[in-house]
Amino acid sequence: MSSNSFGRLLAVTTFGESHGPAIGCVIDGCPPGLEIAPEEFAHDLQRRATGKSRHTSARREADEVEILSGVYEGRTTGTPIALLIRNTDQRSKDYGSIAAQFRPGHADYSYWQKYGIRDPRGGGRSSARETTMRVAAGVIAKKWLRQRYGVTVRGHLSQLGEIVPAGFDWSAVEDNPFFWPHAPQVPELEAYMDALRKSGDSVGARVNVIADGVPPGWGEPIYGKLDGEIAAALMSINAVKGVEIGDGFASAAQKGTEHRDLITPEGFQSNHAGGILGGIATGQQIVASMVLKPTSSLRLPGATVDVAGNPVDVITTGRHDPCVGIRATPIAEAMLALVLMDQALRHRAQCGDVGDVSPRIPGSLDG
Ligand code: EPS
Repeated sequence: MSSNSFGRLLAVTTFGESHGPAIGCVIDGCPPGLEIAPEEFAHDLQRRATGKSRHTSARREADEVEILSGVYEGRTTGTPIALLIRNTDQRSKDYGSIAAQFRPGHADYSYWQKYGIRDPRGGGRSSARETTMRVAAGVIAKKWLRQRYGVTVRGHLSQLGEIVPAGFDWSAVEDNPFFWPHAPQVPELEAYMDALRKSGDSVGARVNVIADGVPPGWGEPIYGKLDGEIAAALMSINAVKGVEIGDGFASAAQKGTEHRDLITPEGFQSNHAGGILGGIATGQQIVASMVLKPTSSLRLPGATVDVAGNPVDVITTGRHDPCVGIRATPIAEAMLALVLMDQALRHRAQCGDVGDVSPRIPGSLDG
């Protein structure tokens, strides 16, 4: 197993390297009849893309999707959907001087140890470029979930270095390059990132991702837990080092009386569980978050070795993101949507005849 595929009834395979001729994906298992056009991918792909603000990599890719199969006269046919994006702005000479060195904190060394060979141009498969096709596949999942079940998936940045939101407003999120939910803090974030970029260093970040309208029942015990698969999906994103569901690690300090979400006929009174109990959706908001490490490609010298084992100081030049988390919100949304669509299909397959079970508790006190 080479593990470039995930999902069971909705299975997604991505392929391609950052500096290769193209990247792509195959989405197998999408139900027939979903209307989809190449233009529909643009919105989310542009939300994720580089070169949109001075705070991300300056590489400029058109990220235009070609639909190669699985769609006829604008509708999915039920056969594998193959999507392709051609790489057009590779600058592989940026990697010439470090082709034989291992960047500390990067996958260079572990890929080398596993395969004995690696594509050093732009990090190959370990590049953030790989996430492009996840977002493209996620467009299909988001659309199907919304049309078929009224489920929506959205996310926002919830920490940048030490900075956390001082307020929350969904309507602010799409109006700044950080996906930040509190507009008055955006100048502070801009100044922080400008100073960081000047210093040559990088920083980590946290992204929250939330699904509304998920019906109770999606998810599977024991090994197919909804939270387990969300965690695996988010953790599979390059640079992710931590995932939480609901209160996550804060649960360690909580008492049972605090953590349990009390149930009334009018609704759940809280959502510490993040909308999942026993691996199965409760009908509340699904709440997850992920932490991305600071980018390891730095122009500040760091100790490492070369492929011959000699100690060297590595310096990475080129067009790197000082905080790759800044543009990770659409990626988290895509992964959550893909897991939910797969689980929805699996729920329908096994339990489609069960129907609505009473009592059905509203997801929150305001419904
Ligand atoms: C990346 C390094 C930069 C980024 C890239 C991720 O690429 P390059 O080596 O070509 O300058 O631009 O991100 C993308 C191209 C993208 O589409 O996300 C890295 O090292 O991860």
